[in-house]
Amino acid sequence: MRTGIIGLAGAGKTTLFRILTRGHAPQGAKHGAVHVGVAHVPDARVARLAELYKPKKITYASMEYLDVAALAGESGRDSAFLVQLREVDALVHVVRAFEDPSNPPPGGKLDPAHDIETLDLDLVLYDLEQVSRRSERVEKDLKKKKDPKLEQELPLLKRCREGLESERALRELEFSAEEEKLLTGFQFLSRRPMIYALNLNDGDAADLHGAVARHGLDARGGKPGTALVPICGKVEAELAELPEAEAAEMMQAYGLKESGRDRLIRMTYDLLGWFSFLTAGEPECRAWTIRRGMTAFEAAGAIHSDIQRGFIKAEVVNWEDLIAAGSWGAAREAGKLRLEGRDYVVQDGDVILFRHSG
Ligand SMILES: Nc1nc2c(ncn2[C@@H]2O[C@H](COP(=O)(O)OP(=O)(O)O)[C@@H](O)[C@H]2O)c(=O)[nH]1
Ligand SMILES: [Mg+2]
Repeated sequence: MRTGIIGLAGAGKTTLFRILTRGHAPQGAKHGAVHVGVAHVPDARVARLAELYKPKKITYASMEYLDVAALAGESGRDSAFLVQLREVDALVHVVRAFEDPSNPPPGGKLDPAHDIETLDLDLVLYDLEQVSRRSERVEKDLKKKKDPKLEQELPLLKRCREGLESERALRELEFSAEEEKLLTGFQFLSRRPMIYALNLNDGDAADLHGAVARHGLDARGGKPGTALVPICGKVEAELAELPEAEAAEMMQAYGLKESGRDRLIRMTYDLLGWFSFLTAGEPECRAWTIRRGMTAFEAAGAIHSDIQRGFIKAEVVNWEDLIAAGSWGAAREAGKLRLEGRDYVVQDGDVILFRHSG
């Protein structure tokens, strides 16, 4: 599962990529023309459980980020570049909103709202081309031979086209479960969850919301599948270099409540519809990534196919209850442990111990 970092030249993409993947990236690991790095999903629950269990190993959930070349400025809007994006599941658009007289933005003037529109339009146009091509193909095939599946596809394509022609990203349209299934066959770019990372001046750190409003971007994050995360790239880059205690001090000095890095990673994780359940013990405390709505049986499979195959029951306790009780046994005695079957829908904050055979 991958998230592509996109944006105009000099917006701060590579800087942000380094911040997100610091320490976990084979720095410069290349996948085609792009750099790939791993980011850990910050999770205070794992850290708290680790305080209790003092495990040999602590493992956070992780995600991959790709530092892709810039749109427009660097790549001249070639579609080969857009094709690279077909491999990603979500997009982070780094939008320049910081001043730097020694390094002016490509257009000479800061205009984050315009940059967002430009890039969104590129994605919409790319998809429109895919839709047109596919529609022609389907119509041609239907003339030759009747095919109920293709007949189903046509109205869907038409609706996509109408949306795109009015410059709406496909993520803003609503689709039935069946249509969703058909859509996964196409690699539409404007369908991907989108995070606008608004890269602000250091001086904006104490009032991020004010800065968002000043750039006229209040409403940007509210659309379906879309979020806006204001960050101060330069501050974040400094924070990333510091030990935890000093970073906390510096954040306070800037008036930042939480690091932008953490906010951004968590937002990507949420928008993709992922969340973590936890396992805790002396060997390892760990967060496991699953999709919202997944069952205990599916969660077991996320750990190991053997555990899934031999699934008997899941012992489940909320992480705060476990910490309050002080141990698994004490949580059981306090009546906080639940024994759940395979169809149990895993909840946010569940710590699970799988009972399995074999
Ligand atoms: N003042 C300031 N400079 C930044 C910020 N983010 C990146 N830069 C600088 O802008 C230049 C371009 O950044 P880079 O990350 O390479 O941009 P990219 O072309 O989008 O990959 C570099 O000199 C960075 O140091 C920021 O938040 N504030
Ligand atoms: Mg770069």
